[in-house]
Amino acid sequence: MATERTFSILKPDATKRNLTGAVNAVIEKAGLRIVGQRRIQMSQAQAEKFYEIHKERPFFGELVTFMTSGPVVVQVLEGENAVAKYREVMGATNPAQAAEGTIRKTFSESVGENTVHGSDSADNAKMEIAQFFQDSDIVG
Ligand code: DAT
Ligand code: MG
Repeated sequence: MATERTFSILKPDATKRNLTGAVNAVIEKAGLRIVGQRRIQMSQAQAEKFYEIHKERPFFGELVTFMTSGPVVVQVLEGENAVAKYREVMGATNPAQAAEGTIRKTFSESVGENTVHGSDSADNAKMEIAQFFQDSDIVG
């Protein structure tokens, strides 16, 4: 497996509780390199576009409201098998079901406010990275 990149978001519940460094420590300890990183306030339009695939789901409105409720940190992570590796490090969507030692098990308080986003495929990773980063802002 070649070196791969994935897209990550540290969500508003992470920035609000001052957990940016603590979550990054878990990411780096897992061997993923943070090769791009920026703190932003997501607009409603950006959040709606980012989570478009979920627009028919009952929690869509709540999700967009949450993602725009405070600053987020958008990241590009690089490493062997980075997409699958980061999904493993994040843990299950619902923190109650996440494995011990995962970011969501350690830090998340609910399924809606689950601390991190990570791409679910290499193709989606490319699209998501392109939504938030210019090539020149990623330094591997
Ligand atoms: P993941 O973030 O693990 O890829 P997903 O793509 O299924 O999970 O959902 C995207 C986000 O939507 C998820 O991180 C939190 C929110 N969400 C998912 N299921 C939910 C639910 N049942 N109630 C509230 N929010 C939910
Ligand atoms: Mg998802």
